[in-house]
Amino acid sequence: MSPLPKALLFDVDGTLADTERDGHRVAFNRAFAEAGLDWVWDVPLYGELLAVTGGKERMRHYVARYRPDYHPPVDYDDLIVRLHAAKTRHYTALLAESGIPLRPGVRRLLDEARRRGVRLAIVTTTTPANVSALLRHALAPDAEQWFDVIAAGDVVAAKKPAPDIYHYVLRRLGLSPRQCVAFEDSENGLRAALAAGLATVVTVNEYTRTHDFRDAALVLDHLGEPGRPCRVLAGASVNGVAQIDLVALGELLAGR
Ligand code: XBP
Ligand code: MG
Repeated sequence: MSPLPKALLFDVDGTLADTERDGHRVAFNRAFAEAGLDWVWDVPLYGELLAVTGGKERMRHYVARYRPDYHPPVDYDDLIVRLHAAKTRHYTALLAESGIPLRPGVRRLLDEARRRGVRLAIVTTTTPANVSALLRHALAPDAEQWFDVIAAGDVVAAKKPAPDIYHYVLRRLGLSPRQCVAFEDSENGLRAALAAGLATVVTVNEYTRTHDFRDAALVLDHLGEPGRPCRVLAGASVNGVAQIDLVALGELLAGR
């Protein structure tokens, strides 16, 4: 049997849970309405805006690209920071009220990793408070402690697709990329992980299924659960496994 990976590195939005359409998007719209702005991000538009990672960066991109009619105030930088803080407040409240479930197989794989001493890390563009809220509400009250490193938001200056946040996490873990597997759902995330030298498993979702995932180690519809097998969309043969487990991930690393 191939050695197991030493650590699993998880993206958050779209990978642990489908948080974008009914979470982040809704929270942005609530923050805009509260500030008296006529900015409304519908489902298709939000899909386009996801090309830019990071909420503050995404708002600036929207104004620059889609709102030539909007004249930014002199304190535009402060406005963006205030809107982003309000959006975080709405997003975390939304998770506490209605919750967003984890994607299939996520809890199973995290449980297996913890049982077998494989380390866990979070590698995300989103704000730390959003990660805490998701882990607490969707996973377990103490779930933040399951992760050796939680790297989020502005911890690095250049967000995905830059590899900086992956370099940061690998340094903190003291591991080489060849010992770890990354999990992502988007092209920007995949590019970041690949540029850091990581074998990457992509689980696609509604917003990302048409992205370019050609260099992923494996592309799946989801990680698979008992009674709900995963479908391999592209990449390494994992010999008909119905659920991605640590043995399959070890083989994936050995086959690189
Ligand atoms: C997803 C993102 C994030 C969220 C918004 O990042 O692009 O920007 O949509 O987060 P990942 P903030 O998939 O890497 O988790 O508003 O908190 O920036
Ligand atoms: Mg993502």
